[in-house]
Formats: sequence, C-alpha cells, structure tokens
Amino acid sequence: MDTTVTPVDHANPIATLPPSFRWGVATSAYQIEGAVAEGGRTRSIWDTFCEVPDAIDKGDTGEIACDHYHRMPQDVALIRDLGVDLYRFSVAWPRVQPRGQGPVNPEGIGFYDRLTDELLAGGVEPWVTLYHWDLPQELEDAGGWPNRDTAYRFADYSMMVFDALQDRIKTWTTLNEPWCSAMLGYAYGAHAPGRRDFAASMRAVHHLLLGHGLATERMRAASDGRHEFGITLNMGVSTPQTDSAADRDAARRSDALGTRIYLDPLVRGRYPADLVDDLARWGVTLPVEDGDLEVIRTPLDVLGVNYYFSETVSGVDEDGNDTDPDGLPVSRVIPTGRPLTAMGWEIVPEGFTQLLVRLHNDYGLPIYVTENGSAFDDVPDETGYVDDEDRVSYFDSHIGAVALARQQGADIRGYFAWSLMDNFEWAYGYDKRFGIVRVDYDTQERTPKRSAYWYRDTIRSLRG
Ligand code: IFM
Repeated sequence: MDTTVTPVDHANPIATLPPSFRWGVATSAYQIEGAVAEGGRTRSIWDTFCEVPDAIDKGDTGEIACDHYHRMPQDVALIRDLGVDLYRFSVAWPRVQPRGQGPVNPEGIGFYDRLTDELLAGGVEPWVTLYHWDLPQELEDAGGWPNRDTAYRFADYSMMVFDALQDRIKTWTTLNEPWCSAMLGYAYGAHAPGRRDFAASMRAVHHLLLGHGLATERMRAASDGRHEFGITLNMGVSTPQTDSAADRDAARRSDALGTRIYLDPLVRGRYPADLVDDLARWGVTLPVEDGDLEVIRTPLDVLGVNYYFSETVSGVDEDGNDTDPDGLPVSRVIPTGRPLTAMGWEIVPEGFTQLLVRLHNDYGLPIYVTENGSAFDDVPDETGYVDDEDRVSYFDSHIGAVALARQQGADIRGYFAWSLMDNFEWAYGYDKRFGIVRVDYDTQERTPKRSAYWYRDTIRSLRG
C-alpha cells in the first residue's frame, strides 16, 4: 500500500488518491463476446437459459452481444485511449474447454492469447477472471455447482488457462460474485440455470468456494511466485430500518448470507456460527467434508470487491409479522427515498465507504474494487454521443467514497469501472446500459460517452 499520508479532504476526496492507485475497466465474456458457436465453443448455461420463455427481457440473448470476439483489437484500442492501467476480462469456460471436459481447445484459448498480447502491446495490464457465470451446459446437466465434482472440474479448467497465459498475466481471480451464481442461479431462478431450490444454492456456495480453493492451490503451486491470486465478491451494507430485534436480525441474516458466508471461510476457515444455526433451523446443511475448509482458506493476495448499492431492511412484513406463511423469517428491503439507478438500485455512496472500511477491519486484505458503476436510461444524440451526467455523478461520488475509505485506513489499491461498454445485462438483456462507451447494437458502433472522457481525464489529472 502507498503509505504517503494525505490530508483528509472531504471536499474533493478523489484528489487524495495517490499516483500509484491503479485504474481499470471491466467486462465479462458472455456479456460482450457473442460468437457463441464459433471457434469450437460449446453451450453454457446462459445459452440455454436465454431460450427459456420470459427468462430474459425482450427475449434477448448473448448470441451476438457486442461482437467483441470479432472486434477485439478495436475494443482494446478504446481501452488504451482511456489511459487505464488494467483491463479485467473473463474467460469463457466452454470456449477453452468445450463441454467442460477433455483437453484445451487451441482456438478457444487462442482468442485470450491474442487479447493478452494486444493489451500488453497497448500498455494495458490484463487481469483475469476465470469464471463469470458461463458454466458449460454439460456440467450443469451433471448437477452443476450443487454437485461437488464441479469444483474439481473448475480447478482443471483453471489450470488450462493458467498454463497458457501465466507467462504474461500477473493477477488471477477465480470467481466473479459467487453470491449471484448460487443465489440468483439456484435459489431465486433469476439467472442461469434458473433453479429455485435454497438447499441446492447452499451446496452451490460450498462447491464454488471449494473450486476457488482447489484452483488457487494448484495455480499457486505452479507459479514461480510472480503471480497474485484472489476472488471477487459482490457486497453492500444492510442497515436495519429500526432498532427492533426483528429488523436487526434481518440485517444480520442479510450480512451472513451476502458477505460472511464467503469471507469467513475464505479468511478464517469456518462458516459463521449464526448462519450455520439459521441453516440448521431451516433444515439445510453445507456439504463440508474433511479438509475442505483448509483448501478454501488458501491465502488470498487480493480481494476483489464489486459494489453497486446498499439496502435498508426490515424483519417484518406490512402487517407486522416476522415470519412468512412457510414459517421462514421475513426480510424486506425498505425504500429510503434516495435516488435510484435504472436498475432500481438506491444510490448509496456512503455505504461503499462503510463497506470498504468494515472489510478492512474485519478481514484485513488488500482490496481492488473490481466493479462499480451504474445503468441509466441513456439518450444518445444524432451522432450516438451520450451526455451521461448521471453516470458521471455516480462515478464521482463512488470513487470519492473509495478515497474516503482509504483515508480511514482501508488498503485499496485500484478501481475498475463497470463497464467498458454497454453489454448484455443478463436477465435484463440489452435494455440496461452500464457502459462508459455506448454500443449501437444495430451497427455495433462504439461511441465514448461523457463518462468515458470524465474517467480518462480524472485518471490523467491524478497522475500529475
Ligand atoms: O453486469 C453485471 C456483472 O456481470 C456482474 N456484476 C454486476 C453487473 C451489473 O449488474
């Protein structure tokens, strides 16, 4: 960490970020690549889920997305022109290892090999995420993440990518947002594979963490020591609406299922006792086998934090009941009247500072913000340019929140804007735009928005 002592400046906290602070932009494979049936890529759970009637807004799919697979050099040029240090991308498992089994697919890994070279030639450091939700369909057919074997398959696949790219890539993160894979995918049915089974989602949590640990142990054993290993989690702050026992318990449960269920085993080698008690009451167990927690607790060099919003929660329904008809405790998100993004998420930058300081105090890891950004209803002019003042203001307040957390001692080393460009926003399809570069999906034309210029100039000004 940069140890320069900078005075607390609440008026312009961003100005206190040191020149050593690292800046990046992020994307993920299925959201931008398209070319789902090219180069030997086989189907992922998202190709299947997109075919489920009504699963995705307007029936959108990732079939073409931003056509990044064919436009990669042009997209890397955009990244370079932003003046960022880092580009965070994910690798599509079914492109590199079709059907999730057998040897590496040379054409599949070849794409990421060229991407890596293109980035390095442009002076941008590549940062890898090995899994951003595109599980090979065959592995889901065999049980998916609730099935223990998937963790071992993930470690094998990770090694294939590591072997091919470790000579040029320093930072290796395993999973993006396992909460989304487990909860949205297996409990709420909102993401692929679309299952609604809470017990299965808890098995998925454990096997995702086990897969992270197994992959990290193997990559680190094969490393010559030049690499960093980590994981990315999405988190926020849950504030009880009142001081009542029910509201405080709802906030505790939300923190347990959103944050501590991941970080406690990763850092302390145990699941939180209150969560284990809750699960037992609900008749659910985590499928922990001997030695698993030692594997999961393998050291982390970096914690990736994705932050979008925080929530105020209540533990009672509108009628004051603290359990639902199934006897399960009520957890209700209470609108506080703050402004919303197009996702309906409240804009809470102070929650970001609070989260980062808390993560530092409780877990003490070096942090990179691996995603932060916002969707708004962009209105392009006749040239495709978007004057996205709302997005600029979101970035300004949230990067400021990061700077304030640093001033309070959190070891935060860098920040990635989500996202480089508009892309496939999962169940919301193409309607929700998070990009700092606009994509016209009819022509595939890219047009930097005002936020792209703001981001570039902010980075530039901090470098002096
Ligand atoms: O687009 C997603 C990304 O894939 C994961 N993190 C949250 C983003 C916005 O919803």
